Amino acid sequence: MHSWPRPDVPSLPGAGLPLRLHDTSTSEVRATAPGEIATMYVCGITPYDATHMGHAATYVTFDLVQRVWLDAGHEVHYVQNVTDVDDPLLARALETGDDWMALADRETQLFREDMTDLAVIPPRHYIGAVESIPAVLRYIEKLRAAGAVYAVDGDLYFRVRADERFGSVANLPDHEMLRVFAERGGDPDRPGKEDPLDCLLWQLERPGEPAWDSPFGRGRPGWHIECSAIALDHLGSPIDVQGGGSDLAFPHHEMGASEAQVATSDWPYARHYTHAAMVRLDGEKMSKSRGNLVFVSTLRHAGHDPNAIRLAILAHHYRTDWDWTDEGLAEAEARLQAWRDAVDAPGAAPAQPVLDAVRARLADDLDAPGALAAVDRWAENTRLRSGAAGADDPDAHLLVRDLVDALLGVRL
Ligand code: 5CA
Ligand code: ZN
Repeated sequence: MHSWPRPDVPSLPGAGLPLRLHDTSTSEVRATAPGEIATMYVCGITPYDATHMGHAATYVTFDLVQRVWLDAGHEVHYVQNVTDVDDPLLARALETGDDWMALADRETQLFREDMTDLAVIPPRHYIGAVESIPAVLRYIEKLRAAGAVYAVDGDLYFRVRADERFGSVANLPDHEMLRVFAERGGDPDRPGKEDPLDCLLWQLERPGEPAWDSPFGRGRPGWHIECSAIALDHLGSPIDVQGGGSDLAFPHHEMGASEAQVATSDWPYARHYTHAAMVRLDGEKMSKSRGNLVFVSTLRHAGHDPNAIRLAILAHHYRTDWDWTDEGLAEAEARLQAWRDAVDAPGAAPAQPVLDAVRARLADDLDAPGALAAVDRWAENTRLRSGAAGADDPDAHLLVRDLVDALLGVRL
């Protein structure tokens, strides 16, 4: 499917730094992207509701990854999916009487508009689950050939233990894997499964649900294989970064990695598994199932500048859970104004130290709060020297405007 328009990304003088990033599987911050082409797959939305601040924060996080790589001279191949057929989407359509496809189309379109407003650089390939069913079937066939598939009442399951490294993405103890699997769409108690953690690859048609023809009978794909198939088809392995929110580390990224590793007989599926922390509202994870949501589109329509929404996100480190608040947005609006005032002020402070600092902070595991503090210091110095004779650096305004745009995705 089509993605959304690409924002202009100014090029900056000199070269950016190599990005070091946290990897969940090893709990280390390590260098990313050894090659000229850097590859990234980020799990996309399940389009049954509008983009909330949690989604926005996750996509802005991985947008920083792309921006740091571009600045360091990499070509970036970025792929994202849309889970446009899945249990929660079908359940919502049933509840509201909507056609499931119309619901998915509408919410995906709103997501594109939100991403455009937030200046998130689009993926090269934006791929729906429905359109990737042929790829999913090919990968199921590979898993079958590897002896990793069995049926329960006609539904196909993946033997997670066919991958000797199963468990090494999220590194959870067995009892935790079972608990979290049950919580996040899994079916550990289904009779007939060989291992309670085995996951669904292909589900036979159920009354009233959409289904597609396949050599395994009419049905629809399981969730994890959707992402592995799309990523392997469009990027190959190993991908440099598999991204998503921390709620996806287990089971989604664990099982997707094992499926990919068995299907390709290769390891690793991804060099980095990187996870954005959860955005909460009043202390509770913002989630479509809980319904405690602040939508990007609501804020946009209320007249909030998307640049301020982006700054409100960037004020938090991506690995720390945080609460979305009105005060946080108001602070971001004040910061945006202070920065805009500074780039319009007559006596700018030198900009090269800001560029060096923002590059260094972002390359160090995306320390966005540290990068914002560097621009704050420049804006404050500029304010203090405003009007002072001989204090001007004529190119500084332009350079700060460009670096804030290119590296932080914020337009001054
Ligand atoms: N379609 C699947 C991934 S294949 C899915 O999880 N969709 S989603 O719509 O539920 O979430 C989309 C992305 O937003 C995922 O990366 C998810 O981890 C992230 N996300 C969801 N809720 C939050 C939250 N409260 N804070 C931060 N990120 C979140
Ligand atoms: Zn996914």
